[in-house]
Amino acid sequence: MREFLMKYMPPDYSLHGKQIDDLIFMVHVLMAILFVGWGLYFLYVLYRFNEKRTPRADYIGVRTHASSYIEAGVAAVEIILLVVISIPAWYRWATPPDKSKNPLEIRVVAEQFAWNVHYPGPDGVFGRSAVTLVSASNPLGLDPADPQGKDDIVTLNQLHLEKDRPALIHVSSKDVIHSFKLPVMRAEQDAIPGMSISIHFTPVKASGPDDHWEIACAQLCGLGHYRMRGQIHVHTKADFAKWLKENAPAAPAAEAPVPPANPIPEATPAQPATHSG
Ligand SMILES: [Cu+2]
Repeated sequence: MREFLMKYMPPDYSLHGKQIDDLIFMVHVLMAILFVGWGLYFLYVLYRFNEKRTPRADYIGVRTHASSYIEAGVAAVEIILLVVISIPAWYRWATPPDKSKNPLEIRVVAEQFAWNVHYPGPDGVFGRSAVTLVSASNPLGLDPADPQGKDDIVTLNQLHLEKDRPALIHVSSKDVIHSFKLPVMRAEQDAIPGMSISIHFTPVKASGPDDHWEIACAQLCGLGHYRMRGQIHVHTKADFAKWLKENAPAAPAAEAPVPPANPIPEATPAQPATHSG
């Protein structure tokens, strides 16, 4: 049964995804039981109390407590779902990964109709940003005077993650409410202007060159909502370090960039750090 349902679900490449899927599955099973049960009861009542069988209304009604017991049973199952499954799941969801696990911290700032992704760079500190500095060429409003922002990496619609390393993503928005949705990571968070909300998950599978793992906007946010999509790339540890190096902002003019020993063939262009989407 579960295998059958999973044929219709997006693949799950996150550490916690199975728990989410199990909860969705259990809730659906409970609702299916209630649907069939109440449906059968409805048919029974139509037959049992039709006008031919009971021409006159009975003013006393049922004399058994069966329905109360069934209601209590349903309530008990719902309490179990809430207290045993949902609240612990919420606690795990709301508790950020421990610093000892070296989480990869990323800022994601939504706008109509794109995802701006901000990496703190090798120093691990996000450069200062300000709304007043936001422009077409500086979508995150990074302060060029802040030394901690010099090594920061900014991408558009491309989220690069590391396999088996917890990702801690601070989600925000510049204009309207969007929703940052990563179906294959079983993660979703509304992006709300003026708020930075953190989510975390751990990717467990590296993406291949032919994989298209979507970042979707799950809130109708305007006319271009349909094209507000990005892509998730999960790298192995070595590949991620390579990606960070390749996408590091150009060094100051004094250090001329060294041409690569093996030029990358035309067929597989390197992922640009920024591009218009
Ligand atoms: Cu949106």
